[in-house]
Amino acid sequence: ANSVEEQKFSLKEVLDTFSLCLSENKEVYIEHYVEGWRGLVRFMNSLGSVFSFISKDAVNKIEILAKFFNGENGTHYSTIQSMVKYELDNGLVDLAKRDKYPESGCRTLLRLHRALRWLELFLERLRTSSEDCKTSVMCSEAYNESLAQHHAWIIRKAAGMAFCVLPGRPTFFEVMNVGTSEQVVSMLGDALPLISEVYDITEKLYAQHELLQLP
Ligand code: 1Q0
Repeated sequence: ANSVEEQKFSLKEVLDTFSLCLSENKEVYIEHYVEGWRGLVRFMNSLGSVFSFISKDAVNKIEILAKFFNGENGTHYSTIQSMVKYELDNGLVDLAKRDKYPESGCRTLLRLHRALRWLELFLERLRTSSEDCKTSVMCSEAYNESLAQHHAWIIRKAAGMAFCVLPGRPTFFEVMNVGTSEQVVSMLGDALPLISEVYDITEKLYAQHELLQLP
């Protein structure tokens, strides 16, 4: 074990993790995908306890996937592609309603996948924003365009309240621990295409197998 938990957050490291996600033939490694999310959760935790209802759920999903990955059938959970094939071939996914497999890898990863779209939209807004733009507005716009469509009213309400207490853009950039705001912007410019690619590949795969509405 290392002391990752105590290290200062660096957005660059997190985004680098996402860049490790893609294999040569464009499969998505679950190990790095999950590691990327761990880093993001660490960042979110450093923003304060209002976000803990969000990070608790994210951590729960990360742990479900890590357990599969480290479990006896772990080889099948090496990539998202192999997971989908394995779980579908073996009838390990509840397709219509939550039943025998309420925590399948496929439905669990889908939740993070939808959140990745939020991340993409939010980071793109951050990247192109001017100094006086409000992070709360950027965050809720990104949320409304993505995750919100999958969330019940009560969760949307709670999320909206959490967004209101997000720190301003300058603090945000500082916590990212990347350097000047020009450096942040350029790093986001490098990282975003990677995140998009991971998102698009997963989206296509899920669409192909009609898994985008898994309960
Ligand atoms: C920094 C602000 C973070 C804002 C995160 C936006 C997401 C809001 C989501 C709020 C809902 C969470 C409560 C639980 C919802 C579940 O019902 C839902 C569905 O799961 P299920 O099992 O009930 O079907 N779960 C989800 O939709 C998963 C949500 C995961 C959210 C993961 C967010 C991780 C956050 C990372 C912060 C990244 C910081 C971004 C800035 C990066 C630049 C340094």
